Order: sequence, then structure tokens, then C-alpha cells
Amino acid sequence: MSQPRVAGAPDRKPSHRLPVAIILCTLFAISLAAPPAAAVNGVILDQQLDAEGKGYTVLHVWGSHQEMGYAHAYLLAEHIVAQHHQLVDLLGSGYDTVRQAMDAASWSPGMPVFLEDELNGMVEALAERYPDEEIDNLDLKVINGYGDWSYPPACRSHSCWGQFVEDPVRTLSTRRLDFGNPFPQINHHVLCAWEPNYTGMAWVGLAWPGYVVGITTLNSFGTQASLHDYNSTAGVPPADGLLRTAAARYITSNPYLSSSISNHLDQCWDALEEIDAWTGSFINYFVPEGYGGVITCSRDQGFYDVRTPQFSYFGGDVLLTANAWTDGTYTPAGAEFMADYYDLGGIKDLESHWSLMGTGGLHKMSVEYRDREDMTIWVQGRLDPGLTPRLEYEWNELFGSNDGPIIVTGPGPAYDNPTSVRLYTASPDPILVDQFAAYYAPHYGANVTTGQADVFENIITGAGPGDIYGPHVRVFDPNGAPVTYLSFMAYGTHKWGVNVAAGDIDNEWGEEIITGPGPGAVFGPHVRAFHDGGGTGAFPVEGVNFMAYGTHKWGVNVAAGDIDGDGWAEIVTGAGPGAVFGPHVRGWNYIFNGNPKRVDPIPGVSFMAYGTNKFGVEVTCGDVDGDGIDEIVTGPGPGAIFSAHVRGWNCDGGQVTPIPGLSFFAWPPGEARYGAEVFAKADLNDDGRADIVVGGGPDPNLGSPVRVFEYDGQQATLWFSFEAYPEGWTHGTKVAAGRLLPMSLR
Ligand SMILES: [Ca+2]
Ligand SMILES: [Ca+2]
Ligand SMILES: [Ca+2]
Ligand SMILES: [Ca+2]
Repeated sequence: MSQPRVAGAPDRKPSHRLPVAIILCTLFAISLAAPPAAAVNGVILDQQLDAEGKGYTVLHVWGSHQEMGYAHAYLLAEHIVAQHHQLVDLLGSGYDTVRQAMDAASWSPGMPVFLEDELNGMVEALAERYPDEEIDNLDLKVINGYGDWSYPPACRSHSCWGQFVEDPVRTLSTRRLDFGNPFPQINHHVLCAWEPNYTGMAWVGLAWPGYVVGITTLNSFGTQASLHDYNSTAGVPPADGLLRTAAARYITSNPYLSSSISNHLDQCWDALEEIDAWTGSFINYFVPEGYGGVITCSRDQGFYDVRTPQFSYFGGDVLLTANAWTDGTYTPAGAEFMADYYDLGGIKDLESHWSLMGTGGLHKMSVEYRDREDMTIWVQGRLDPGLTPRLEYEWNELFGSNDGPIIVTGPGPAYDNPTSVRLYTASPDPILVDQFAAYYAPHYGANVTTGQADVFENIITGAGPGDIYGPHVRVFDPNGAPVTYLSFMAYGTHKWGVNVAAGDIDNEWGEEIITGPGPGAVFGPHVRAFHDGGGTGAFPVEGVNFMAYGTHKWGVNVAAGDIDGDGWAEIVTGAGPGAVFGPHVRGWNYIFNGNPKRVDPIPGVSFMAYGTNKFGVEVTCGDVDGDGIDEIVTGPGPGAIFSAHVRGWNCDGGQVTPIPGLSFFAWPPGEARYGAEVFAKADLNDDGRADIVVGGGPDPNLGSPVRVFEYDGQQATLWFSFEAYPEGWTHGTKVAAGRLLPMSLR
């Protein structure tokens, strides 16, 4: 080891990465599901939708305004298209009239132009994903203008601070939006965290697919902005009048807001005062700690009034808004129940704030503000019928990381399969967000796994089992950029590719790459491990160099996981696919503090996963039952008659026992043969249990299916499935998964 290991992760990666464009140039022509033309600067953090597209999506987008719009629409394309059709249906012959009205309205007079950039990014993404739809900027303005050309009849909002809160809470704000269910996508609630990289400020919008305007918003200063109906249809929209939803968005993310919240209301009022308004409204501008107010606009008078908290009303520590007038010294009609709540006095908490507003609205957002970018955000939306779960986020969970649950696939080992690694969102109807070629030689697919090989989570590939392909291991960032110094031949001049896994076997910085030779008839079950030598190369891990099955040949399958709960990973092996080899799983301890360092077999972990089957066994490790200790999950080896029988194994107390209920056929017996590929290292839906990703075995009659299962402690159920590659790609699918950052680095 020539250099000390890097102790702390740098904020940014060194500049040894190749531009994405170069990688994309090596792509092979494909006929279906083309990867995005531009970086998708976004991840879906959570999503639950029914067959009609009702439910919720939580996503984070970042970059320039154009890039954020592109990412938002790329990830939600089918729902934006659906909404567009629903509005066309809803408006009928009036659609063109509304289009013209939205064209005539003003979206950002004298303000930094960002809405247009975002909308143009969306147009670009939709043109890529749904070229036949020809959705343009004005179609998106019809969607975004819904809150103006229609209007919410009975919203409520309240905010309190001072006497009503207790350290560390400094302000509580809640907004309830009321609409009917005029079209199905109104029941698709989208919580989008927008993070401009050089202009503007981070903000959160609660609305629907394709929205860049403000319906219910929150900025990094803790200001919650929202709209209430107030004479919204009275008068004639002035030519060039500013949409109230665009105004709400502007005052939320105004890039010129000062660092002191005490000025924000004045700054925004200065910008809006005397501008014409397309729609009448109360715009709640609930800046924390009493610095906010309610701005009023109408079609006749433009933005004409701003009210602020009044000392005579709850000591100036409360703002509340209904859809009726007040100057702030008395309770507006319809808000009496909120006044009753404050009449009780005492300290208010998020739960009571939230509960007060009931469940009658279309959506609701409560915010517990403690400091800038230090907030708890609760959100709920109405379905038709029912409600979404209450979504609970800390500000930093929405913005803190750019990773999302991703399924990684490699093509199966057909001669005609290129080495295209693909990244899909881990969600029903997975979206292809990235693709790159792992190797220049275009055959036999690629083996894949995930792990932190350098300072961030990586995709690690092993060459497919071509009889001329060396045991070439490569490491990539999730955007497809290779980590150039982590590229090596694990077994010198061997051929038939290489199997890969990753795990922290030495209880020290990062995960080691565990390798096993590919299925060459002459290769022994030779397990090795490699790690990042402080940015200078991949170095063998001292003492990990053993034959897992004596004189067996046909290589060896590898996995790693903390199956004994001591805090670091063990190596788990599965016999290679020799026609005479049983499905023998073994466990191995790396004695990293030994002298010499060595690997010892774990006495209790040595079993046949499928009785007297032959052709070896596929292995993976992960905490599938959520007890904090990893289990072993197996798939049968590639015997022509073996179905995709997935089994789980507990190694508690040095004994291996089958996990109750974790024994299932990923496909009906006979539908997919040649065993199954398995990966169970990643918890994709944040329920504390690793999910089980199954890829089809190398069946020459099989395409490239992937199925993802959830195990709830009792049984495994299918969560979603998809075909990873175009028609004609056969021999199944190599699979991995993780919380990864697709495409773009910040
Ligand atoms: Ca390590
Ligand atoms: Ca362990
Ligand atoms: Ca476990
Ligand atoms: Ca899970």
C-alpha cells in the first residue's frame, strides 16, 4: 500500500472522471427505451401511485432552472401527459381559449426569468419521452395556470410563533388547500424539492406533476406561501396581468431576498405593488417569527394591500387566513375555529397544528420551523377516495442527498448482448435514467454490483463470461463516469470474465471488491479481494486469496454481508456452475487483525441451498428481515431445468436455517429456467428491510426480466417487475441495486 487511505470523504470528486458525453458515445444502438439525452438532475425519493396514477411522488431536482424542469418532467412524463389530456377533455372546445389566455398573461414581469427556463426544460424532456404528444410551453402553462383559470373555493391557513411555541421551535405554519376532484391527476400529489445551483434559493412546492408555479410552497428561510380565493373571478383579467400562482412562486424563491427575514415581506411587496394581477387572491406570505403577512390582489386593483400581524390580535403572534377580509385585528369569517384554537392559549405543537385543519382539503402542509434549512415538513393529499399517508420529512432529507433508490442491470451472458449497464428508478413502472457501456468489447453482457469502492457509492462491473474476455473489474460513478484508477484484471490472463461483490470486510474505510473467476472449465474457485489504495489504484487485500471449494473448477460466485452481526462483512460463496457441483454455500471470515491476515471458513455456514441440484448456486447478502444482521439469499445455478426458486437463510448463532416464508418462485416454474440472479443488499423503499431483486437466469429463451420482491417477515410479495433491455436481448439479467445518484454530480 503506497499511500495512506483517505480518512474523510472529500466534498467533490477529483477531476479524473471522463465527461459523460464520451461515455455516451460508446453506447450501442438500441431500439427501445432510449436513455435521456441530457443529464437527469433529479431523483424520485418516494412514490406511491395506483393504476390510475393517483397517489403521491416526492422528488428532488437540482441544477440550472432548465435542468430542474427537464428532470422534473423526465421523471414524471407520463403523468404530465395524462394531465394534459385530462385538461383537454375537461376544457373541451374552450382549451384553445385558455391557451390564449395563458399566453397573454404575464408569468414574470420584471422578475428574474426562471419559470420559462423550467418550462422549456420540461418541453425538452417530454419531447424525448413522448415525442408524438408534441406538448409545448403553452400546454404546460395551461397546466400551471389551473389555480388561476380555475380557483380554490375555501382554503385555510394559520401560523404562530412567540408565546405559542417553545424552543427549539420558532414558528408553526399550516396551509390547507381546498379543491374538488375535477380531473384524476389532481389526486397525484407532488412534493418537489427544487435546488437551483447558482441562482435562486432552494424551495419546496406541493402541487401536481409539471408545476413550477406556487400553490403551496416553502423556502429555505421557513417561509410558507400559499393562495386563498379572494374575488378571484371578479373583473376582467388585465392583459399582461401577473398570475397569482406565478407571484406566489416568485416571492417564495426570489433569488434576491436578503439574508435577514425581517426584510422579506417588504422586498416582495416592493416588487409586486402596483403590478397588474390576472387573478384576485390572498397570497399568504408566512415568513417565520411574525415577519410575514397577507398580500391581496384583484383584477381591478392589482396587488393593492398587505396586512401584517397586529399586536391587538393574540399579541401579534398569530396570522390566520380564510377566504374573507380582515385587517388583522379581527378574525375573518370562516376562520373562527382557528381563533378558538389560539384562544385556548398555551404552547402549540406540530401535531395539534396539523390536526386542527382536518382532512377535508385536497392537500395540506404543516411546517415546524426551527432555523434556516432546519424544519420538519408534514404533507398529506386527498385521494379519490381516501388520503395519502402523512409524508414526514426533514428539510435535509429532501435536499441533503441526491441519491435515490435505483435498480442496476447488466445484460445476461448472450454472445450478442453488449455490456450496457442500465439504471432504473426503483418504483413501479421504472424509468430508465442512465445507461453506459461497461466494456468496449460488445459481447456477453456484464456482471454488476454496488458498493462504496471509492468515496461514494459506486457501480462495480465484472466482464461477462466470454471465452476471450479477461477478468476485468471496473468501477463507475452512478453517472457512468469510470473511476479510472479502479480498473484491473483480478486473475491476470484468465478468461471467462469475473464475478463481483462488495462489502466492508476489514472494518475500515469503504467496501472491498470481492472477486470470483468466471465459469471457465479450468478455473478454480479462487476468491480474492481488492480495495482502493487512496486514489492510486486497486490493491489486493492482504490475506484474501483462497479456494472456496478445493479443486472445483468453473469459478465461484461471491457475495458479502455482515451475517454474524459483528459490524463488518463476511464473504459468502456459492459454487460455480459446473454440471456436477452441488448448490454449496459457504461463509468465510476475514481475520484482518490476524498475524498473518487470513480467511477462515465459518464452521456453521456450509450448506446445500437446493438439495441435490447441480450447477452451483447464486448468492447475495442483505438484511431482508430488518434485524440489523444480514441474511443470505440464494438463487439456483444455471441448470437448464431449474426454475427461479429464491430462498433466504438466517445465520444466527452460527447455524443456518431457512427463513420462514422466504422461499418463492420469482416466476412460475417453467416460465424462466436456468436458475435466477439475486441481489438483496439494498433497502429500496425505506422500510428497514432489504428488498430482493431477482434477474432471470441465463435462459436462451428468456428476455431480460427483473422482478423486485418485498419480504415483510412473513412472506415475499412482488413489488414490481420490468424488462431491462429491448426485445431480442436474451439470457436473463444481471442485477444489483442501491441508493445511487443518477447522472449528474454537483
Ligand atoms: Ca473496508
Ligand atoms: Ca460480520
Ligand atoms: Ca437480518
Ligand atoms: Ca425494503
